Amino acid sequence: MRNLQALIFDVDGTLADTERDGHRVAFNRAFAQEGLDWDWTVDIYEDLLQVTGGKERIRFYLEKYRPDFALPENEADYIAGLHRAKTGFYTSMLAEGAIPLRPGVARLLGEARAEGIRLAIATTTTPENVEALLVHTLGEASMGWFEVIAAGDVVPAKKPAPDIYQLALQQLGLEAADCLAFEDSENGILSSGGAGLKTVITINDYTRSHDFKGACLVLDCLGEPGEAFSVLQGSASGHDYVNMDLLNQLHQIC
Ligand code: XBP
Ligand code: MG
Repeated sequence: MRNLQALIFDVDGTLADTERDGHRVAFNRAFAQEGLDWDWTVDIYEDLLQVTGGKERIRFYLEKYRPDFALPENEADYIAGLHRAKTGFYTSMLAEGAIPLRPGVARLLGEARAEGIRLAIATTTTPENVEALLVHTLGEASMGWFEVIAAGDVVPAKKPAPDIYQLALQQLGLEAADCLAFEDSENGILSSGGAGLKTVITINDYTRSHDFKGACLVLDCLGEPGEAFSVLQGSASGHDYVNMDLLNQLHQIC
């Protein structure tokens, strides 16, 4: 039997509920600043989330909802500029403490570190966003807790492609069988599963109805002592919050 050696975390929706009240709002602020009347409502954003990556999401929006919008000739630069503005708004929101970590995240990271379990991140979002979230929720030192932060445009294909998890594994120097992944979405588990990783899911309002076929365990959240999670798929073998004991068991049996 191989021992569990590392945990690899998605960021958006998994470490924190960033999409509806974070990224979505920041996109809208960037559009307004540019004088655009694009309004990404909570419902439209649910549809847009099928495409990962902010620049890719803007393109998808234009194709589906604004087919008549004439992009300037330098369209990639135009979209990149809008997206840079969005990143500015988003990181400012995080600096103001707008988005907390999800329940159990800080505790589990601490328990993993105490047991010498290695930590990594595999996300579609822009690296500045990961840094802003970690620094403003866990403090400056937390950047050093993660041996690998694989984020954004560093791979040819974003989730649901497995590339970002493959990169994280390669940088950790580990096999998929040595690790567990944490995700919140169907695109996320397609990516982690595609890289051969066993995956624990914590759903959120946008991903509740997604297909999590192949997940080790699907929960509403990681839970805390005295604040139990709800199990939506799989078995938590008597646990009511996620700790290293449960993760070691899942790693062996899942
Ligand atoms: C996250 C994303 C990202 C964020 C926005 O997906 O799809 O695009 O919504 O970030 P996952 P950027 O949680 O599966 O990694 O605008 O920086 O791309
Ligand atoms: Mg996610």
